[in-house]
Amino acid sequence: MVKVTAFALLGLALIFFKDYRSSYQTRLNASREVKPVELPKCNLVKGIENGSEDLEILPNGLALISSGLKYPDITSFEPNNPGKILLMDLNEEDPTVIELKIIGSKFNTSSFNPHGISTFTDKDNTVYLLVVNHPDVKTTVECFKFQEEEKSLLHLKTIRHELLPNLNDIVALGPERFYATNDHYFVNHYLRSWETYLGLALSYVVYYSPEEVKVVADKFDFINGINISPDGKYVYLSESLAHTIHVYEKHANWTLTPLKSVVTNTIVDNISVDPVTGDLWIGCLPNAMRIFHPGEHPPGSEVLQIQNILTDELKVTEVYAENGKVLQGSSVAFVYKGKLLIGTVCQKALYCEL
Ligand SMILES: *[C@@H]1O[C@H](CO)[C@@H](O)[C@H](O)[C@H]1NC(C)=O
Ligand SMILES: *[C@@H]1O[C@H](CO)[C@@H](O)[C@H](O)[C@H]1NC(C)=O
Ligand SMILES: *[C@@H]1O[C@H](CO)[C@@H](O)[C@H](O)[C@H]1NC(C)=O
Ligand SMILES: *[C@@H]1O[C@H](CO)[C@@H](O)[C@H](O)[C@H]1NC(C)=O
Ligand SMILES: CC(=O)N[C@H]1CO[C@H](CO)[C@@H](O)[C@@H]1O
Repeated sequence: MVKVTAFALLGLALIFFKDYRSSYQTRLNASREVKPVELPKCNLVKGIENGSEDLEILPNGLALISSGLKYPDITSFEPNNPGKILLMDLNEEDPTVIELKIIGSKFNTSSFNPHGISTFTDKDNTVYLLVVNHPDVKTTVECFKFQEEEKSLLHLKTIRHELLPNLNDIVALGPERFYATNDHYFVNHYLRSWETYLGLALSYVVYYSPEEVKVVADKFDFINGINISPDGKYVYLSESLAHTIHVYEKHANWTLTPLKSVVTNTIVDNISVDPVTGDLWIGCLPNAMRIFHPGEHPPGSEVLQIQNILTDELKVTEVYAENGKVLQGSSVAFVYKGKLLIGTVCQKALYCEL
């Protein structure tokens, strides 16, 4: 009798997990092959081999790139070296990268593990760089001042808060003010895995300022990229495992209310916003499962452009797609003067003409 019940339970458990497994694979869109979509002239960026996870291009054509992310379960090509912030001048004919020096006695560069980054330029043209950092698998936000002449980052402050346990991406609203995404609710490695596997949709968005910290949107299935419209009125979010881009209205009191959602057929990652047209450029992972085990089937790359997102004439275009032979696991794409810079979670970066 006891045996029968145990078998029945085991059977039920297997059915239960089979359903979850198939839903998990669909959410990770495990085996999707992309049909290549090529761009006329593409070059790999010299000096980037081990990640170009997030990037931002300043109006003067200087690109800041975070590199060397170590993230649970994702292969790092350079596991023993700390991460860094790279600088690339897109005004040059054949741009290369240099590593920005980090200055500040309180900052531990040996545990630097940069993830999402975002800049804020104040009215005196001082550029602040906010970086999501994961020293020793924890989360902090590091505030730096970008010193262009000296090619350095001056460390100003480390922010920690209980509502910022698992940050992924960030959008700066001031030198110490931001919205940021927590891609998981749980901090514990096993609970995190189950949270993703079962699709509990517990991830959320936080507003942070020295005066007030609050959750402004929640119940997402792996919330990831975040950015803001050029006029500062709308916030864009990518809910990776739901394959959805959300548009939220931002209010004077910093709360957000949902406006519309765009469902795609791929895993949407970082969002960049063209400062001139307001178009969204999204780095996507068509087969995210492979990011965990690259080997002979490397993860592919895909870039989507969304035009007129606020209107009924919204248009989604697949601008670039490739099966991982050139570029593995694109996570971000940014336009500058007719060119597109595509970054990846842990590998190279590609610079193309549009
Ligand atoms: C990438 O990592 C490998 C292995 O640690 C190292 O040999 C190589 O120099 C790194 N490449 C760059 C551009 O940092
Ligand atoms: C800096 O980080 C390294 C690597 O995590 C760690 O071993 C070291 O103790 C840290 N140093 C300080 C002063 O916290
Ligand atoms: C960029 O892509 C990585 C890879 O998934 C993601 O973890 C990170 O949050 C993204 N950063 C931004 C700024 O969206
Ligand atoms: C924030 O502003 C919005 C829009 O004006 C309003 O609907 C909402 O009640 C406000 N929330 C709080 C907490 O003040
Ligand atoms: C495994 C899986 O669900 N694959 C899907 C990924 O997305 C493409 C495009 O929508 C579908 O055709 C696949 O069936």
